[in-house]
Amino acid sequence: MSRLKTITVVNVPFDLGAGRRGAALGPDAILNTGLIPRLTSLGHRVEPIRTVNPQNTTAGNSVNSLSGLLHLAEVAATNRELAHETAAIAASGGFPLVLGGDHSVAIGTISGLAQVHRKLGVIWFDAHSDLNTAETTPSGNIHGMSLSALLGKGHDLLTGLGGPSPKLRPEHVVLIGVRDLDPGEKALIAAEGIRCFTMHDIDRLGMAKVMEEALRVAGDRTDGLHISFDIDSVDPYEAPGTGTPVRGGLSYREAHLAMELLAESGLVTSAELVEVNPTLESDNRTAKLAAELICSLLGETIL
Ligand code: 5AB
Ligand code: MN
Ligand code: MN
Ligand code: MN
Repeated sequence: MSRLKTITVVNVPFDLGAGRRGAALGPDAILNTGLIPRLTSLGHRVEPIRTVNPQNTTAGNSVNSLSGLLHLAEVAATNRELAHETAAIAASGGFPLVLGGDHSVAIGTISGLAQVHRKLGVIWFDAHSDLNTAETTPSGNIHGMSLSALLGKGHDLLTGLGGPSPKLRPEHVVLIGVRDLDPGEKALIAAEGIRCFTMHDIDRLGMAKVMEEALRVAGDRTDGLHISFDIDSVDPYEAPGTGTPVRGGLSYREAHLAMELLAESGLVTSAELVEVNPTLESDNRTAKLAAELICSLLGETIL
């Protein structure tokens, strides 16, 4: 995999998968930091930006009360469109870079990628595990169910989207930065044997060691490596502009080191950065951090 890539940014200004609005403004806030010229100056070729979904809010607060999942129809429609985009970009050998949007967009991103990569590895940076289902969710918010849907657990409209289910195998998935799990999520992690590096593990092992092991799980014997980065994995001190902050997260340098080591590995074939909510901050701090982390992931170095 060449270090210089042909990148297509896919904007997904969608936030009906989250409990509060605002993450739909994430893509513009991240792009307004000057992300594209920075990627170009690293030597990458950057294709014209694609935008998925004029957010379908016609249904207002359409709550699918039968399933208990909030905005299920809108989440499914947006993700179907997104899956087409990432599948097409990956099939042509490009590097899809998805800007969310809430984390429900991972369903579309990865369902599309799975059409091209039959054995996709995923490293999921998050304070949460997003492994709830309709049965276990405390909120009904689908951004807390995206990873379980990709593993084949959950509503058919989500699991069956863009190809046969499951899209991912649990042995190729790694969670990093976890510190807030619901009981059903803990049970699923145990039942499926999903590798999970909690903040406790990061404290004990250090980020360099964690990344070494994560790359072994998600990068060996897989045919592509996707990074799903929920900005709430980073400590709220650095990333206050996000809807579900949890204290005790990754430090600024831990997050950057993880991205730098991923860049060094040369294995990453796609990425998404989600859950930046510019309405929750006044100085664009979180969007700036998001752009920086993307640049580190794509080869920007200190020296
Ligand atoms: B995020 C919670 N587990 O299911 C739920 O930000 C939070 O994409 C989910 O990680 C957070 O509602 C979803 C309590
Ligand atoms: Mn998440
Ligand atoms: Mn999260
Ligand atoms: Mn969140």
